[in-house]
Amino acid sequence: LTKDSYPNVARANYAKLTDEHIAKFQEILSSNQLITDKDELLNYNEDWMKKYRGESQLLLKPKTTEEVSEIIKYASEQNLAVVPQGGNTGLVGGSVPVFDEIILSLAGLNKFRSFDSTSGILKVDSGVILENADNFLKEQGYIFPLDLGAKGSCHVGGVVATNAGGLRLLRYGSLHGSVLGLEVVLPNGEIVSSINALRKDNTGYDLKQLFIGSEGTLGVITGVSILCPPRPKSFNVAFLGVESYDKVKETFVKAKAELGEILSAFELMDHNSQVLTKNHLKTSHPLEEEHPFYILIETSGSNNTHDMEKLEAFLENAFESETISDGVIAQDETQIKTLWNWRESIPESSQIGGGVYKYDVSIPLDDLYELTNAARERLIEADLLGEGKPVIDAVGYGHVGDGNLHLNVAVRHYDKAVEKCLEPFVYEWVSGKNGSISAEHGLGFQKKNYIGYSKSEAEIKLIKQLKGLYDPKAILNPYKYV
Ligand code: FAD
Ligand code: 2HG
Ligand code: ZN
Repeated sequence: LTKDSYPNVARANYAKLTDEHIAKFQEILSSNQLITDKDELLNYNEDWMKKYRGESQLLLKPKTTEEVSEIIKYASEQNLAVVPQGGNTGLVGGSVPVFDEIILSLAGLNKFRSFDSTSGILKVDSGVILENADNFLKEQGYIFPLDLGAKGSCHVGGVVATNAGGLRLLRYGSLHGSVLGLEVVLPNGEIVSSINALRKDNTGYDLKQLFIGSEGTLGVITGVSILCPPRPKSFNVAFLGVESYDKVKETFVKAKAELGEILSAFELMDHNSQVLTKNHLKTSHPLEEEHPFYILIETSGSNNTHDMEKLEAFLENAFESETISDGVIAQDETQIKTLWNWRESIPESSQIGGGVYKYDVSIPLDDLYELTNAARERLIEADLLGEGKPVIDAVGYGHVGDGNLHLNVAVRHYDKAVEKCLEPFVYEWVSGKNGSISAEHGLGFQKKNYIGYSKSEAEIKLIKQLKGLYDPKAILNPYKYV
């Protein structure tokens, strides 16, 4: 798998790990913070999709920013390459080594630093698990302004490093807006911090923005300060059946107009994504009848009677105008969770057959879903999809509210013929529609050769210059990004 996963890359001229290096790391950390056991390392060497696997011989698990700083300083002096790793839920092969890079796990940096219940500003170590941060905030009457299916494993630092979007970006916006400050260890070991920044700060360049979405290539994020909104008192979820993509768009326009400020998610699922999910969940689908498309709408606000009235009126209108043809509204929290589960389980369901090729793209809304059909047709033409063929199905779903489609090509096994059929085809297709080849998952290893489909030469030159400025020895997360 390793060799096949990483074609056309040669190991760069980094130092090879020696006993002397390990002895130095042992001086910085205590023994249970170093892992050299091959079996234990496998979980960290391999990514969530089991698509990318490196061969690191050392995992370091610091507990403090100072330990991170000492590790990075020494790695830089010794010309040792390092991959920062959060919860290892990234979907572009960015969080695992390509060759023998040292894995720097941030899981040990898991302390809550402070919470200001007047402003809603939360400060945490970067290794705090997203769900733990949100559970903490729940007790304070606040909510983390980002939610995603991997919340039980991914780190706050990991989502910042990838600039993850998630299920409620429609409501709370991107992390570029809600992150107030960061503490970062630079590739030479120096600690820079804007963690005490307040909401408004126009003194100089906004340096933290560069680290948001830099995927561990410019620095190691060790602390995050983030502005959290009050937790809505009432959540409602409707799950709808729709007959065409045009009607999905119509429903979106109506939802924005009629639900206004309480609309907090608008998620699309095609029929085939629900077939895969049903095979995985093995329970009955929320809607008895089948439809080409399904939509999950979430509202959140401060008054349940008012929100429910609005949602019911919206659904009634949508039924009457035949925009939607089916739908259920969750009646309690358990049903809300069940409905969300039919959406949040798609990533897992699409890979249990053996593997999955994922394309996370932004496309103007008119053409958003069409990519799924184009990819499916191409796979059929190439005789790659169907019974006994490598591809089980190509399904489309995603955050319609944000113009973000997830094309998942579920396969029985990873197969270069499938990859060649889809890449660069998908990227060319997206670029032809003025879309982005990475909406929210990042570039990682998967897309590093394709950035040119979304960024100009002048932009790529600047990106490379910045990388050279921050990390002249290129020790942080090599072979990725650009
Ligand atoms: P990792 O996977 O460990 O790392 C991701 C990248 O960030 C790597 O390049 C790594 O080197 C770098 N990195 C991690 N931590 C640090 C740090 N402290 N400092 C510097 N660099 C660091 N993404 C979305 O945008 N929206 C979704 O809705 C969404 N849903 C998902 C659902 C599932 C089931 C899964 C498996 C993934 C999903 N993702 C989604 C992908 C998403 O990128 C990750 O879940 C999350 O952003 C990564 O966090 P992590 O802690 O696991 O980081
Ligand atoms: C989601 O929206 C995630 O569920 C994952 O971004 C998408 O697996 C994918 O392709
Ligand atoms: Zn997503």
